[in-house]
Amino acid sequence: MPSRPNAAPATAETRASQRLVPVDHASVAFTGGFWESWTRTAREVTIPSQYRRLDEEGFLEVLDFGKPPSPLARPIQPSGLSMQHFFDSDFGKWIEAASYALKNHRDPEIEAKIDEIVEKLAEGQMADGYLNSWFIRREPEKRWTNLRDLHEMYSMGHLLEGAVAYFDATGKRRFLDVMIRAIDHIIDTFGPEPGKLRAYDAHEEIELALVKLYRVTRDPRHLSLATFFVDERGQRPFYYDEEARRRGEDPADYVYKTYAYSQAHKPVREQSEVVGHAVRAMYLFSAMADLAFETCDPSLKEACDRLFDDLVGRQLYVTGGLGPSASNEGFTRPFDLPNETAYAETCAAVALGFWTHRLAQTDLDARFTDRLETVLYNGALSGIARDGEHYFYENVLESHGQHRRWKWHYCPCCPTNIARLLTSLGQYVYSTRDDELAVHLYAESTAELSLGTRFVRLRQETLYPWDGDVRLRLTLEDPTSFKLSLRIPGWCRKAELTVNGETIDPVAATTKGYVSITRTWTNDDEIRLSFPMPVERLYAHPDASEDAGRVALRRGPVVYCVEEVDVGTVPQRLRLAAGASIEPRFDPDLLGGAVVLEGDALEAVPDAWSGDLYRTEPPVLTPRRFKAVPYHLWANRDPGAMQVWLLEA
Ligand code: FUB
Ligand code: ZN
Repeated sequence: MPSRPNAAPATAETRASQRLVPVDHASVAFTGGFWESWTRTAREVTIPSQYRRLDEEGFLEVLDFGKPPSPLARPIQPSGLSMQHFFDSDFGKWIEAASYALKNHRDPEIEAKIDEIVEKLAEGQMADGYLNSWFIRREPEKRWTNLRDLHEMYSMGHLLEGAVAYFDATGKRRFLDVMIRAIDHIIDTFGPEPGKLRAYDAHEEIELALVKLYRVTRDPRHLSLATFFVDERGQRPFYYDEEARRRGEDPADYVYKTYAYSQAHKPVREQSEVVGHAVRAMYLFSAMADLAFETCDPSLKEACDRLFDDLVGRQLYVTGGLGPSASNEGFTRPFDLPNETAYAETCAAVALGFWTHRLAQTDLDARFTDRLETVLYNGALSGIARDGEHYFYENVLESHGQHRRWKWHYCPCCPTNIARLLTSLGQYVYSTRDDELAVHLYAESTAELSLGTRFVRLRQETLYPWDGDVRLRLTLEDPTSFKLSLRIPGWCRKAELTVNGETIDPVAATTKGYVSITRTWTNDDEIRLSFPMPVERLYAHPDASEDAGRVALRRGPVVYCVEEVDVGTVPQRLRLAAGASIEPRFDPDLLGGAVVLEGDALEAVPDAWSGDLYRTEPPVLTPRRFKAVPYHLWANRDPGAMQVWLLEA
């Protein structure tokens, strides 16, 4: 297997012409339906409240470069890392999330807050461009001495993403210029050239941020640096061994024992199994997909494909959550998918969305966008409350009532991550290239898109995901020929499609889950799609033993759970009779309106056990009605037990 890029120019050109480009998030407006209220709440509640939290919790104090640092708000952990090492990442990510919202909704108050942060960063930046508040204020002599543990570039990467987004939203260059200087410093310090460090940060992030920067600057050095970091990862001798020795430490004392924790155990092109810290993995794989896109390097795409297959075939929760274990915030072994102790960090699910979306741009395949859709409606969305200002860090699939949403977290990486996903959601709906428009997601919305030099207006009318009927209408100034590629969701067994009333067989016209129609489209053309949404019972692979004898309920892309508040008993006592009917019903009063599922179940009642823990007779099963609600809505009402995987009688 190659361990270095080997893109051939001729092939690269062919591949380049096949790439799709996601639309600008601001060109899509959610005009009603499911996403309108979530995205409006993100803009109106989440963004301002997150700033307040950052301020109240002292995160912004780290920017008072002129003052001596305050006592540590977060202690140093055994790894040597304090959460405070990466406070920059939290306001960087907040700026990014806020900037997406600003693009269509300029807000002088929010901009003033961002400008103030930017000015402080600019004042604190060192003469050589270095920019990281922890090291500048607390340990300047230690900068770049511990890339294995201390998140130096992770923090800079998030600042960089924030700078790119703020420039895009407002046209203000100040932050971007500050970060370009910081990147110039990194280019001077790291790289394959003699005298530079052949190193890379253990927490990936800067790689994908550099690709975003490159897309603004078109400076080849920015792409080369991202490529260098990705290619260098896992090369031998391990940089982290040498670095530890330089610090006078024994590399064997590394807290996490293996560099697989950071996906640095072998070169990325040799990796086939998703290992280690889940967020890190998803950020790395997103960067690999970005580089595959930019450089048309097939070996990176092939590695992504193998890793994707491993993830979805053996390591992904039914909700799209990932990384079962708290001890490494990540992966353990295939099929290890515990429900009540699931770590399934919100950041990881959000980042799976980033990765799968990127993969679909070079390879239009619904197996990627199906997973994007899964995290959007389930494992990522569960990370934020319906009020837009309470959160989950861990997205368990079962609870006995001990899990509550919190206002802020000790390590608040997740709130700003779900915020940036929601405020930029429009970009995930469509992709285009000169002669093709791909529809990945269905959502009540309007969009103004360009196909090369041609302009297309598109309206989607739908109650999706509560109903599978979608009406798409085109507004075109002149008849325009292009290929329209429509995703047929992987969960859909029998889609129906008409164009201006004429039936098209979606099966015959479908490649990799997208049905394509090439024709000269005219103004007011109408496409109707129908995706029947029966309630489905899902069974887990036999090796996913935690789910043995259980079913999960899904309707369309939405995974359901049972909450104690709805059934008046702990859902762990319920059994669903095999084959018993389960009916959907739209409940307008449930947290803004949602389809709930209802049916007959059996309850194993604990009375008549006379205080015994065990007995020779099985429990008595009593009929009772049950109700299931969308998993993403759980823990928004009275606290109580919850279960996704229900016992089947
Ligand atoms: O370490 C930085 C971020 O905080 C990680 O991505 C999360 O898993 C949390 O540990
Ligand atoms: Zn997180």
